[in-house]
Parts: sequence; structure tokens; C-alpha cells
Amino acid sequence: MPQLSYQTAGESHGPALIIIVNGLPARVLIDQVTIDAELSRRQGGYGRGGRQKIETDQVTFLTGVRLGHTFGAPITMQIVNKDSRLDDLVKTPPLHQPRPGHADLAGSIKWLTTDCRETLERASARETASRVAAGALVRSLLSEFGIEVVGFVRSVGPTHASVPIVDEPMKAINAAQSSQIIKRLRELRDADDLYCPDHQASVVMREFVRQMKENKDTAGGVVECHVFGCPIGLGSSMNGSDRLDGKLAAAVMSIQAFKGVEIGLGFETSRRPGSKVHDEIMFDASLRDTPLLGFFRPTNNAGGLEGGMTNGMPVVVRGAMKPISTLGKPLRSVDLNSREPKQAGWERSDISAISAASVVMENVIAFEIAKALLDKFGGDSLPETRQNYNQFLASARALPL
Ligand code: EPS
Repeated sequence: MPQLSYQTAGESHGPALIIIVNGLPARVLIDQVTIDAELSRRQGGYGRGGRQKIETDQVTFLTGVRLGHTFGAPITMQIVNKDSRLDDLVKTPPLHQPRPGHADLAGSIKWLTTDCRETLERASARETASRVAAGALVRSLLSEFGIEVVGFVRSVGPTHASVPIVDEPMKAINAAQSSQIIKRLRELRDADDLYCPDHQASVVMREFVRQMKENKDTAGGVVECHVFGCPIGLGSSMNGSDRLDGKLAAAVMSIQAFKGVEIGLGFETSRRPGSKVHDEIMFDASLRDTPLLGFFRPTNNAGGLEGGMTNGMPVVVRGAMKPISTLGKPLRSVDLNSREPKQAGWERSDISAISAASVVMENVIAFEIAKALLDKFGGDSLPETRQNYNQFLASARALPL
């Protein structure tokens, strides 16, 4: 079986976005409702631009699915762009004034053109719809193993949310408790326009975004993701390239406009003594049937990853998104043809896409976790993967062998 991977193609204003997923085992159910719901969530959130009123993102399966399930073949999904006008030079004219912060300048020089549009059409965050589709597709595999991923907005500008349900020191959590946490976290998040579980903080955040709109400016923020139910031992410490923390960081950092990634306590670990960072190890036989196999931790500062491997606690990842680089009051730039000073170009854009970013990060992480799960347990079909998984847990519980 090839390693789980995906490839995206398609321009922001081309006819369609295409996603090819390879390496998903046979007999995984296709949950189109979840995929389309995630695409719809990505289009929402406070501060989005006019494009989202035009599009209704939904996937069509072109290959790799028969009777509602996979059979081991590459899967192709398509999302049609309603606002398709790539070759229309009136609606989509050349852009010669690169926007500071966007891919415009570096891409134009790199591909030897003075028309920034050739770079921006592919660099645009519209591509994140494809990443959401890929991640949402593999969530039906993850849920077979009790793995659930929840992402939300943690901060916008200077305002930081308090989310006691995940912030309070972790008690040993059994499966029933973790499913309650997941349900409550999703309820709180989904009841909020900004996808922030702290509704008081969200009011202040939305006011900040509104102010930025008034000032013709833009807003960034921090998004956070929790993965519940990973078995101990996904990833590996044997080589740097095998470490799951590195893979997650690379995946999150590759999302358009992300400028920072943290796992668990992240940068805060550097300011504390070791005794206030490392999560003590305890054993409780009543937790033998949880992902912890009984080895619980009263805190989760490591964010569920030690030595590049999952340790059974929830995996916690945060990503910092910079403000959108298309500004209503453009910054100074240079015309690529004349080299004269000019204001940066303006395009229809978002004031803040932080809510969308939380959906993108959630699904990008889902895909990396699915990859790590299949790297460890393999299998050409779901029953084979499940058998390998159960066998491993039985052996781990039976230690010493
Ligand atoms: C986006 C689609 C784009 C932008 C935005 C995100 O559509 P359009 O250019 O037609 O308005 O609104 O892209 C960016 C912010 C960016 O910098 O590229 C989307 O579907 O998420």
C-alpha cells in the first residue's frame, strides 16, 4: 500500500479545484455530508470577503469510490469554482504592484514575469478548500479508531479566549469523558460566529475585526486544535523526519498566512523550570482500555507528543495566522514594470479569515494523524488495519511479553 498522501491542483479563479488522495485503504466509508459540512464551515466565520457569497463549495467524487466506500484506488475530488474567470483579462487583469505579505513579489521574480496574477492565482487561500476536503475525507478512517479532531479560534488581535474545558489541568480521561469534552467543545465553538468557544472574548474579537474593516485594515489571530483518541506510539523518534511533531508543524506552517506553530505549552516551555513543564507519569488500571493504556498524566504540557511520538494524551497544536495581506488602504510597493513607487494592488479579500483558518488547520492535522496511523498499522483494507491496531494494543497491554 502506498503512503497516504494528497495532491491539490487548481487556481482561485480557474474552473475547479482538484484533490487526489492516494493510499487510503479499501472499505473506508465515504462521508460526503461531513466533507461538505467542513467545506461550508471553511466558507463561514466573521470577517470573510465577498467570494464566499458566490461559492457553495461541495465535492464531486470522480475516481476511487464505489457504492459509497473506497477500494484502494486513488480518489479524485472536484470542487467547482463558480467565479471562474482565469483567462478573462477584463475581469482578471494583470497585476503589477505586488502586495507586501503576499506571494506576489517572490513568485513573480521566481517565475520570471511582472504579472503577479500568475503567482497569486495558485498561492491564494482558495486552495485551502482542497486541503479541507482531503482532511475531511480521512476523518471517517480516524473515527473508526475513535480519533476525533477539534479546532477553534484561540485569539484574534490582542484578545485571547479562555477555554476551561481544555485549559484546566487534564485529569485522567476515560473514553466517555473525552467524548463529552469533544461534544461540548464543538457545541461552544459552533454556537459562535467566529468559531471561538469563549463567547465573551468573541464579542471583543469581533469588535476588533469590525474596527479593522472600518480602518481598511486586516486582522490575524491564533487557532488551536486538539486531537483526542490517538493511541500511544504514532510517529517515531528514530529519525528527525519520522517525528510526528515535526510533521504536524510542517503541515500547519504550510497553510497560507501561518507564521508560527506551537505544540502543547510551546514557547512557554522555554520560560519555565523543567519541574513545571514535564508531565508526571502515573498508572491507573481503570484506564487500561483508554488510549493511555493506564499510564495517565495529570497535566498535558507536552501536548500529547514526547520524542516525536504520541503519548496517549490529546495532541494540542496552535498556529499563528498573520493578518490578510490585501489591504483596503494599501501599503507602499513598486511597479514591477517601471520600478517606480506605487501603492500595492487591491483585490477583493477578507478582513479576517481566522475562523476559516481553524477549519483548515483542523483538517490538515486530521490528514497528518491519519498518515501516522497508517504508517504504524498499515493494511490494504480497513479490516486489516483494524486487526493490526487491535493486535498492537493487546501486545502493549500484555507487556512485559
Ligand atoms: C478565498 C478566496 C479568494 C480570497 C481569499 C480566500 O477569493 P477572491 O480572490 O476571488 O476574493 O477571497 O484569498 C486570500 C485572502 C488570499 O490572500 O489569497 C477562499 O476561498 O478562502
